[in-house]
Amino acid sequence: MNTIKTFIIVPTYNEADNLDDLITQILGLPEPVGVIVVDDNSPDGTGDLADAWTVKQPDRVHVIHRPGKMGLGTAYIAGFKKALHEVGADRIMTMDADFSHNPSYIPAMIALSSQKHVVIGSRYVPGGGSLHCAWKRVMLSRISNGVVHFLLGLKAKDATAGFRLYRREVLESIPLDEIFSSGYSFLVEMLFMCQRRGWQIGEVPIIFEDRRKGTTKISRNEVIKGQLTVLRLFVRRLRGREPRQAAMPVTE
Ligand SMILES: Nc1nc2c(ncn2[C@@H]2O[C@H](COP(=O)(O)OP(=O)(O)O)[C@@H](O)[C@H]2O)c(=O)[nH]1
Ligand SMILES: [Mg+2]
Repeated sequence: MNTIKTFIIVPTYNEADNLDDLITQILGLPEPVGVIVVDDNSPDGTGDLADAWTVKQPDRVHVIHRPGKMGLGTAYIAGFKKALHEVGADRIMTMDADFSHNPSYIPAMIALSSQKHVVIGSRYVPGGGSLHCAWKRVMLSRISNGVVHFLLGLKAKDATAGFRLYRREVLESIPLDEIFSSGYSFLVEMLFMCQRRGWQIGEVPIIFEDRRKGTTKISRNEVIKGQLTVLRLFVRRLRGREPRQAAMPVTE
């Protein structure tokens, strides 16, 4: 078991241009945090870079290697399981490797987690925003957020953000093996389950920047799968399949 209590899961697929800088910045934060990289056998050698960190910083950097590109959602789940059962983390964060999520927001997110069970690094609360993003991307994000607010009743302003913190008890309450989304729509499914279970959700404003290096992995296929996920969850909501619990108090 570890003395570091916050671990950040970073899924990677071809992020060799970003990974070393990102881990350097994360480990340089004033907070003691660790990193769990989940690499899907990136052809550009990201997995080898991650391995080198585990030699230099064995307590703070861990790597999960998967044999091929299996999607963002399943990468998060693999990371959650390691954080919960092998590393003993009590705050588990997720972020992208491409600097869209600036590590400098991590301390504020950890600070809010003493009052909230789930903390979102949010573009859509006062003080948040998007920088250098193509209008198509901004539109996609806005529309997806509007749809999930309406159909799923999600209350968070930024329900599709991948920059998040979950307290341990939140992840323990969710049947991770029953999550059906394997890709990006995992984020919506996960938030839906958190909200339905009564966990309190807070948001910290962030400026989301378009990726610095490399290319996006989001495909048209992911967008279609995302729409199906929302419909599936909507049906579950209508049928009352997802238990709805009263707000839970936050305990230290
Ligand atoms: N392990 C793993 N990581 C992935 C996969 N797809 C995307 N990622 C990573 O997830 C993060 C978000 O992907 P990105 O391409 O930045 O998505 P976008 O910001 O929505 O365009 C990045 O760190 C990617 O490297 C995948 O299938 N497996
Ligand atoms: Mg990105």
